[in-house]
Order: sequence, then structure tokens, then C-alpha cells
Amino acid sequence: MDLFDKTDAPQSLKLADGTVLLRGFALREQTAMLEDLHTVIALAPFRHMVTPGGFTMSVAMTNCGELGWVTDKTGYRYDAQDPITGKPWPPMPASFMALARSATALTGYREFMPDACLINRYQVGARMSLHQDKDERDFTQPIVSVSLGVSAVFQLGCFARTDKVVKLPLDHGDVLVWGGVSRLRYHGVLPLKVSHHPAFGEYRINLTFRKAG
Ligand code: MD6
Ligand code: FE
Repeated sequence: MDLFDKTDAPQSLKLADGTVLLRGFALREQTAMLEDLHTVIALAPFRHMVTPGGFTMSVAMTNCGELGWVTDKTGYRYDAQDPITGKPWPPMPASFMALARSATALTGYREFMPDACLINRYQVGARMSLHQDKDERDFTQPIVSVSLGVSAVFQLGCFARTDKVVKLPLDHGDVLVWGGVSRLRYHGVLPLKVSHHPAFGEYRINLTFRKAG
């Protein structure tokens, strides 16, 4: 199949063992998700977190669900409280949960019950350098990644940071189910280009659903 085929029908592309791209899969929930996103960010605003190395991230982040991913000078972790508000993260909206569960069911992961949803907001120039996701407890659990708004180029690597990467455009509505033997692959996002999306303006929003605890 052509990786760059742009048709309206949702399609499923196997990118690697355990990693499947569902093109356009989030389009059907987009209206509810946008509304729910506004509810979440009113309770837990986007913020630019600082890495343990002292760098401020170009991507703004927040979370919903029982656990949220945070970074500060002491390290990376999942925490039940928002360090800004001192309160629990907002609950995971039903539209978010439904999408994450239908995507995993479709790709053969049974009974995925995420307890964490990290929400990333990219503005022009924001990027995510190559990393592995390894702050979760159980690597047999997949991650569901939902792209909304402005398109970005995702880099899919292998198991060493210096391995070659494949570049993959991720567009509004695309869902990546990431797991199995691919769970610890390096990956990143290239700097966001100037663009405009009718519902999301100049931003790209990425939601990642995990069973973290
Ligand atoms: C992003 N995504 O797309 C960043 N991690 O904005 C990730 O870091 C990511 O998309 C694990 C699994 C899927 C992902
Ligand atoms: Fe990641």
C-alpha cells in the first residue's frame, strides 16, 4: 500500500511489527474531542515543562486521566497531581477513552484501559527530539497516539538513537497504535511548519494514551 495515499476512507497501514497507522480514524470523534479538549485545558492549562537537563520544552503539555506525565529538574515521572494547580488531573473524557479503546480493539490489543492521556501542543517550530517512551510500568501495554490540527512529520526509528529513521507525515485525525516489539523504538517529531487548520489554528495537538501505572 502507498504510505502517502490521501483518500477519505480510513485505512490501516502496518508500519512495523506492533505499530499500525490508522489514517483518519479520529475524524469521526473530532467534534466531541475538540469540545472535551477545551474542558480539560480550562482545568489544567498547557505549560512548557523543564527537562532534568534544564531545557524548557518547545512543546506545551498537559494531561488528563488518573496519571499525568511530568518532567522537572528532578526527572520524568507519572504523577496523580498537576504540579501547577496541586489538584488531580481532569478526568479522561468519554470521547477520548472511546477512541483509544476502539483503535486498540481494531488492531488486536484487547482490554486496553488507559489511565493517562498526555496532551502535546505544537506551535510553529516546536519539535520533539528522538526518545523512547519508558516511564510506564508495563511495556506490553500499547500506546495510542492521536494527531489533530496542523500536520507534522513523525520520525520512526529503531532501538538505538543513531539508527536510521523513517519520516512519516501525520495529519489531522490520524491514529498510531504503538506496541508489541516496537514499543521501545526511538521516535520524534520534526519542527512544526507554518500552517493553518480550520479548527485548531496554527497548532498541532497530539494525544497519547497509556496504561502508565
Ligand atoms: C507526538 N508522540 O506525536 C509525540 N510516543 O507529538 C510521541 O512521543 C509518541 O506518538 C509514543 C507513542 C506514540 C507517539
Ligand atoms: Fe513518545
